[in-house]
Amino acid sequence: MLNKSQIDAHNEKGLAKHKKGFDYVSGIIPDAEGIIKKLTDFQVAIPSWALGSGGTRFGRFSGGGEPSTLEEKMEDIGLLHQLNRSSGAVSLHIPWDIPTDAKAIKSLAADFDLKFDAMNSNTFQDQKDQKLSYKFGSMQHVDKGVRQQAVDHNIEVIKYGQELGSNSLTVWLADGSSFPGQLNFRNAFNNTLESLQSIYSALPDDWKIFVEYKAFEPNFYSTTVGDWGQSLLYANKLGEKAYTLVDLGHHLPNANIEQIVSLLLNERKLGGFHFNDSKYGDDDLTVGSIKPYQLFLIFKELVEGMDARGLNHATDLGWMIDASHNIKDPLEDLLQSVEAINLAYAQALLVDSKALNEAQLNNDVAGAQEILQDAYRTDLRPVLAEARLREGAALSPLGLFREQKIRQQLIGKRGEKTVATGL
Ligand code: AOS
Ligand code: ZN
Ligand code: ZN
Ligand code: ZN
Repeated sequence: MLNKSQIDAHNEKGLAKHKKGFDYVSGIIPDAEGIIKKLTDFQVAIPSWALGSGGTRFGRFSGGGEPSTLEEKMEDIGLLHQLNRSSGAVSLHIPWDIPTDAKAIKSLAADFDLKFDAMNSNTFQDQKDQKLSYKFGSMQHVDKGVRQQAVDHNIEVIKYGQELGSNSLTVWLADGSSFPGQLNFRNAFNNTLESLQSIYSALPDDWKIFVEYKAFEPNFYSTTVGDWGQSLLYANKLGEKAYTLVDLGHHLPNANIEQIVSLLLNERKLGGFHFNDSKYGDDDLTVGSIKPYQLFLIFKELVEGMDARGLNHATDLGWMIDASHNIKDPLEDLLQSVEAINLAYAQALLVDSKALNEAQLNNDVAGAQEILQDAYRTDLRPVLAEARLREGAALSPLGLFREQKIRQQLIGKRGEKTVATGL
């Protein structure tokens, strides 16, 4: 953990330059204070499975100093939160993160000022001592016994989540088929629905269930929750505690994700996000590293749609990162991702929605584009930095991470050859 004087010293060094930038931008935008307030409330959950090197099927290159216990994962996220005061939540994956001592984990979370966002179940791998295999699916399986095992696991995940104070469950299914003829699509869908209904009936009243969709991988012919339409079907059939979860890497190429987001919000069925970026598929790259304009357009729909519905930006949706790191330091990558999310959010808040509405009513196409690009091309990084400064975080989270040689410290503490549990 960092101490306050280290953060202060870092901020002192950058203060003069920061002030110039902030004075300038706050002078040219209408409501810097309003954006700062919203940024301060907005927290992004860090996935417990993204704190180590993920690797690909071709290899895995550990950077060292990776967390090997849930406690160490919480420490890493606590550190990120200290650096940016924007990652005050964690999303856990069971059985990778079984809280053997839930009380201790809860108090650790309180020490680091972290909340528990959605819990994740895992029926895409076979665990040691598991009775039946998920090789041919879990909730869709032709064998009722396998389906029941998957249901029981999800109910167990809810119980762990209740002990920790989480109030949502994300279900991502690898279920599908790899070859034509392998599956009866209708039976697979109906079995999955029945399994989800059993889980839904065990869901506490104040919980939400998020149904995540994914177009392909690990199955490459069909996926049983393959797109937002299928997820929305499940969510509608399940009931009002069920929602669709959008992972930015789970669409077919060139999908208009911002339109999907807008319609899901309109149906009151958007539950949350897995943020990442991609060029080809479920690449799980740093948020905003490939298509930052798309990210801005998504946030523009979120802000507009949530305001229209009277939703609270900070609390009414699950904001989570789902990333995987192959060559970067995972903690550096996560700092970059949170920064990219905050920047897109701030830019979306800057959009002159009244003028945009007018331009739309007048079919002023060029005018509408100008309004969006004007917000997107305004450099709001000093506003983000100001929000951090006021919260006692670092002007440059990544800069301070490097100045303090935190990775080297973690390697010193945990060792060079570490493997974080997860993907
Ligand atoms: C898998 O592609 C999904 O994005 C899931 O959210 C998954 O549970 C997570 O990536 C951890 O593997
Ligand atoms: Zn995901
Ligand atoms: Zn994914
Ligand atoms: Zn992904």
